[in-house]
Amino acid sequence: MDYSPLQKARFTYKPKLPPVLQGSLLKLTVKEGQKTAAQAQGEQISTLFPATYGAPLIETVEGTSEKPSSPISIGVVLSGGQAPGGHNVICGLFDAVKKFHSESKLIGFLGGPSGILENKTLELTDTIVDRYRNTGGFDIIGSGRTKLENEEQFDICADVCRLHDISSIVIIGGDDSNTNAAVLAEYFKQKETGISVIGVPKTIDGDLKNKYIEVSFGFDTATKTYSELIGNIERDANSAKKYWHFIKLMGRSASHICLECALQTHPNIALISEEIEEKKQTLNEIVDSIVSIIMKRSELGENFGIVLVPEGLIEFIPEMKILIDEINTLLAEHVDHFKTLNTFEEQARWINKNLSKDSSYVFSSLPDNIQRQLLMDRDPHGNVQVSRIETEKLLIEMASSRIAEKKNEGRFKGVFSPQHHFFGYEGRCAFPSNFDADYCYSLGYNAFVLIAKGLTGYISTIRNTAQSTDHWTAGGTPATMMMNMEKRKGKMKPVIRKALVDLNGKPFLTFKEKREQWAIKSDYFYPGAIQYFGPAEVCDVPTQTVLLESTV
Ligand code: FBP
Repeated sequence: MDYSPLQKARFTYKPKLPPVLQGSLLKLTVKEGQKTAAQAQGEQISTLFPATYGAPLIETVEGTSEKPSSPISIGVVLSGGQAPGGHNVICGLFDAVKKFHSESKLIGFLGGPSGILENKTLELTDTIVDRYRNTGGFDIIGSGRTKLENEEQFDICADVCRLHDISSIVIIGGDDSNTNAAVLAEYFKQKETGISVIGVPKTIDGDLKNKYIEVSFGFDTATKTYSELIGNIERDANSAKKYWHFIKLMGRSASHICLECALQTHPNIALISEEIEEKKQTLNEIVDSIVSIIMKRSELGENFGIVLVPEGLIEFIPEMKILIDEINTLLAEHVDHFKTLNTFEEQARWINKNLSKDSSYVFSSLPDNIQRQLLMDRDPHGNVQVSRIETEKLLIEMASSRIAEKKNEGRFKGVFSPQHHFFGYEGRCAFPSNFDADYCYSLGYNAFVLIAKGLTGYISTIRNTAQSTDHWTAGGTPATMMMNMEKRKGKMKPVIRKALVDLNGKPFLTFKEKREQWAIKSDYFYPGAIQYFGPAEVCDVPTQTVLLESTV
């Protein structure tokens, strides 16, 4: 295999660990902090997690040196969408495992959680791991979206672990995967299997966070990658002065990516789904607000601009949310009948007939392509796959017809020439920024410390990330403290609560204060490409979201 010069240079990068993790591994111990409680419905959650609920917060600290014990075997699995830095979590874990005892083993489960169920494994060695240090992607062992959620699966997991003599599993995943990791940890503890489970917070979406978990890994690199591209488009728009660019940005539900990219690039418009939901804005109102900015800029002779659209928008617009919920339910309840409908026309007719009056009206008013996308295959949770809905094109279509009306009425004299883009997959496997390389390596290394100290049901945690790594600390957050009860597939389930954009938080308030100025002026900000080598103020700065949240 041949490697690019940058990749070769990155292989030699030594990720920075928090001071506490830099010394002898045998000296590390954990200090218990306050006992924890769930975010809401604590009583129900404590009944569902009798063995692991209420565990204390944990801080990794230096203690007295212990004798090296016998070798251990640990399993690791990557779960869900790719996020930059996943390989470094594995590298950090691997280095700690080997440092602890050279005969200890790290066994990767291939292709995500299904690798555990199907007993597909790969023992990781120096030769393998060294080819993936500081690289993007999850290809070292692959990932998948199979959910581990029932007892039959948990028993298979235990059997497969016993087969390989694995005493701990590290699950690297988002909110759903970490929820499942917590359920598995509880089951293993109740059944006294002796197998522990530790989670690692992953997702470019940035929605797996709380007071203790400051950021999920991958968010830093992904938002910097998109911001570079947005900045480049802004400069192109400002040079040619002829296009309005509508850019949809990934993020299944929350708008953290869109907000962070707005803070990094100062676009004319950035829609924040959480605000739209709070204001109960309709699709027409959103389009009106976009058109009004297009008209104002046009009056100043600026027939160009940048609109950022969060991927999850459609599900936050109240009338669309109701429509999508109704379609999800219809498709789930009539799955066999729906399969017999061969053409889109037949499907649309059947859906329209079965929707409520209001939703049928909303559905019929949508362009054909959007109707088709709303009826496409569901994800494993039975939800519509928002990344496949072309919201940016929907907004362009609606804005274009609104502007055509204004033109006919003589109220718009400019030109509206739109372009559309979707940035998602472009950022998920980028070379991890120094931040993600350091953060992920530390998360993986620290996950081993939690395992070595016999903990289970915890998420590896690195804190003080707004500051340089010299100030980072390490510890563990009990997964149950991040939970509340939510409806899943018609039943109330304990799940880790997704962190949406906080409309009273510093990142949103900073954006809100600036957005009117950014709307009219071409006040663009060009972050440029991620830099890996050079001064710390260029290479090691965290996201605006992390910096602003740390000042609260
Ligand atoms: P995770 O929550 O698993 O990290 O995945 C996030 C994400 O990248 C979303 O932003 C996006 O909507 C989704 O995955 C796309 O999924 P897929 O890779 O299956 O197309």
